[in-house]
Amino acid sequence: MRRSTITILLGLTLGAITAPALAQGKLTLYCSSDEAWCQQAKREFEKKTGISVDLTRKSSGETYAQVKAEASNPKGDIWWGGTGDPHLQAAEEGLTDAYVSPSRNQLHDWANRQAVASKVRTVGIYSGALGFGYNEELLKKQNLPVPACWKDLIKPVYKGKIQVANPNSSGTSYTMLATLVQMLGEKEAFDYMKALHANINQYTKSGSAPIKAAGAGETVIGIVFAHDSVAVAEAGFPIKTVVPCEGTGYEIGSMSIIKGARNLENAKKFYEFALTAEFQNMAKDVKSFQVMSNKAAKSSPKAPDLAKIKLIDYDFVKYGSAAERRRLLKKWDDEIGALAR
Ligand code: S7P
Repeated sequence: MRRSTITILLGLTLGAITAPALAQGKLTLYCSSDEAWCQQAKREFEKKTGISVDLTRKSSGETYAQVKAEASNPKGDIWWGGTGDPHLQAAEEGLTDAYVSPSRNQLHDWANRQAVASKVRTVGIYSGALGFGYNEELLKKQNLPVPACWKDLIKPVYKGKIQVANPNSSGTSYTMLATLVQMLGEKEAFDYMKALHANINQYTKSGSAPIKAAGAGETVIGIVFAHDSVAVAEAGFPIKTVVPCEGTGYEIGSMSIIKGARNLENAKKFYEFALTAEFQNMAKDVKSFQVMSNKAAKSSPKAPDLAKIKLIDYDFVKYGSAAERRRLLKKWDDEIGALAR
């Protein structure tokens, strides 16, 4: 046999061996946490397993919409992070797969309750309270009073000074919408959001964008999760974090395996990796200051202490249900999003 023929045959044989081996070594990760945390998850999982991760970062509502749009030809394997409500909606709509983790006994009850509510199609990975943050320097320069309560944010003095995300794309903003409905009742909550609208300078796509904008001096106040506000302060910006005086809602950040995952075994490996205290303890290194779901994981001293915050009894089952989430988002589009600017 000539040398060139041997080389071709060898190449074909190796190709046949390496193609499936490579296919086993991949994971397509849809991530709805903060970008730096998504990158850390990719990096650390690749380091630990040698599995190569293809990462897409999008907000919670956007990722839900992508998983739904791809349902007949799924491209993602696992959806990690983002608020729990759209994960619950995806579970109800059969877009994600049931999986019972052998690590479930290591998790806080609130994380397992998310699993129970979804017939084990999602699980809690972290938790954090909703609040807001303000740029202390801008506030002083503009002679504005310090906001402390939800009711302060609708005062005319803050006209054009506040940013919040659009609840369709953002899980943070949907958490605000559902929180206000639970705290005030639906009619009053929508009246409140109409009044708030007068003070909003922009509805962003991403939930944490408003506090990043406040840090950069582009808005005075951003309505965000308290831990996202702490993260911007920790990055050196003049941001103060507020937990509203009336009390507030919270999220259970979640994780789900996508139905029809092409790399199912690797999705399960990632799932287990993401539930370890070892990985969850690294979150603070990228300024993610949520409370972690593994009981052995240590919260950063900088993380807002949920035990000291007046949290509402957030009804995740109701506000994560497909019908309720769809209905409230449509109502927000019709009554708030449609208002003239
Ligand atoms: O990691 C920070 C964080 O606030 O991002 C998630 C958030 O839902 C993603 O942004 P959107 O609001 O744009 O969906 C939260 O789950 C998480 O705490």
